[in-house]
Amino acid sequence: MENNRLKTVVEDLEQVLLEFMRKHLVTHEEYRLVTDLLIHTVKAGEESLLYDVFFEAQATDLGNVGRKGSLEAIEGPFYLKGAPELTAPYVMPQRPEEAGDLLFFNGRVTNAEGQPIAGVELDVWHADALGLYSNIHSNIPEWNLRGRFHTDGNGNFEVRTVLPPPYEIPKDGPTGTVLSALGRHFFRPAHLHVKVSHRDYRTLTSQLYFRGGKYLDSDVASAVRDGLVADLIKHESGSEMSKRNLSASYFELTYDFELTYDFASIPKELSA
Ligand code: MBD
Ligand code: FE
Repeated sequence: MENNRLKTVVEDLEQVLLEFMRKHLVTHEEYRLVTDLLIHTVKAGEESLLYDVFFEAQATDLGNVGRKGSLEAIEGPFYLKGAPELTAPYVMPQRPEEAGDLLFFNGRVTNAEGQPIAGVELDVWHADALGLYSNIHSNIPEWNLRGRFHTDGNGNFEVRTVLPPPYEIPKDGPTGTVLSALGRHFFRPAHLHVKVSHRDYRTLTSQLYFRGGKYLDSDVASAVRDGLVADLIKHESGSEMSKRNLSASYFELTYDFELTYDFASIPKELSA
């Protein structure tokens, strides 16, 4: 953020909040209650959960205005850099008997001209069958259901994982306290998070939802958008199972990504 934009925006925020305090006659006790709550979110390990639930989708909506390529989506509070690099055929890091239905997540990454892009990194993270994230919630192996892999020479990718359920925000933490006070429920629809990146393109933070899933219309984070909902196909015929050497049925989610150029990576002399 440029310095003058920072000054403009922060001063406006200050004015808006001061006006808000006058309007509602916010007391000294209420003021301290709020600062304690904000401090408590971090101490309770909720990272940016409270803010992301209320405000992040607005930022991504604005980020999508007038932009080509796939929709950007909220990152949420639980992304961590440095997930394990997987080797093909890609399987998300998981426990030997990881609970949940089998899911193959696949698709193709192209540029705006529809040309496939090879060597694109997909950094995927999602909740386990209990709706918990590794490295955030306890008693889960490090990096469980977090992994990085790449598109092949034709821009295609596929990873095997398990189907996550809807995510329930912890009821007993500070964010849960706020949601209870507002009389809201605590759920997000089931989703996969993914960051799609390549040195020549703008990194895309996406999040995919399963068509027909619960809470699509009432996401506590108000972050579901049409372009982020994909068909979840169940394969249960013998021939489909044997095609993948499986003896159980499985689900498949296909989503194609379109990346846009990262103009910041183009030398100034050329982009003038
Ligand atoms: C999540 O998994 C999430 O994606 C968001 C936005 C908020 C809470 C938990
Ligand atoms: Fe999430």
